[in-house]
Amino acid sequence: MTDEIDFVNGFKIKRHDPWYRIVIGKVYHWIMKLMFGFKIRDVDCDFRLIRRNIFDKIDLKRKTGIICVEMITKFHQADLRFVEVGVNHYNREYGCSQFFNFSRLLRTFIDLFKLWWEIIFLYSIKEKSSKGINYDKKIKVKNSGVIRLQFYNDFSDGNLVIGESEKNVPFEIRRIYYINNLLNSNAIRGEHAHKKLKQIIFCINGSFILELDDGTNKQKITMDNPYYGIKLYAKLWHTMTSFSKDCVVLVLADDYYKEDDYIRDYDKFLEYINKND
Ligand code: T46
Repeated sequence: MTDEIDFVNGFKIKRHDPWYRIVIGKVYHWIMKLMFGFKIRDVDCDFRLIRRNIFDKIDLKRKTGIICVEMITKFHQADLRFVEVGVNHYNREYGCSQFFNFSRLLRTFIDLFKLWWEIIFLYSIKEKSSKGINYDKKIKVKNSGVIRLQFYNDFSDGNLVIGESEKNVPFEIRRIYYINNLLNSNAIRGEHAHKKLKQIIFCINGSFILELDDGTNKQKITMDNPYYGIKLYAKLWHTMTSFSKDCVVLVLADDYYKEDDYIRDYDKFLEYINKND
């Protein structure tokens, strides 16, 4: 387990079970992959190594065997990083499985459907209610880009969203500031570029339009998804408009406030980038 990894998940190299269990197992995994979109090979392999602190942030509600499905889905939704290791699987020497009877299988599938409804269907509705651009779509202007924050979805108990210096935030954060109380819907903010400053801008509530201009390309982005930030690196003219009343803009910056880093005149900006490109 290295620092870059949050959990290790095993997968059975070869299952030593009667053929019908192998077939049921394969069908089950195929359905699970389809329903829950797993990226791991073997959701039910009980060989796992998981960092303890993950469970301070991820809450598991299930008490039956489908807790594995709930756990791996929530790990994926939180963008946790994982590796997989192959493990040997041996014949059962004693006893027999309590699981393989019709009523248990039926109950499991009903529970799985309820789980899918709660953590996939309702979750995707929440995500899709974001009206803006697909943030993964390529940013066309220079000196920008998208970052995605890690978040833990606790459903009705709220979301916990995390940015860390030099990790998902690609610089050391020296300053944060936020803009709220945007009661004037005609407010225009920004209209400047920076000479050196690196920043990431988020809309953590409500929405606004971010206009980017690198001197050649221009791009408008509807900011309405709190899990994505847009890089505002040096030499990028940026303007913010169309704020919703409940909008809260959060900015992370790699340096302290220095007025002489601002270029507040558009012609001077063009002159500056021509000289410094
Ligand atoms: C940016 C966009 C996204 C300070 O004294 N310290 C600070 O850290 C900041 C950010 C501002 N100020 C002062 C400077 C001005 O007298 O606060 C006043 C308002 O700043 P400004 O008109 O630059 O605000 P915005 O919203 O147009 O721009 C701000 C940031 O200043 C800027 O760096 O990229 O948000």
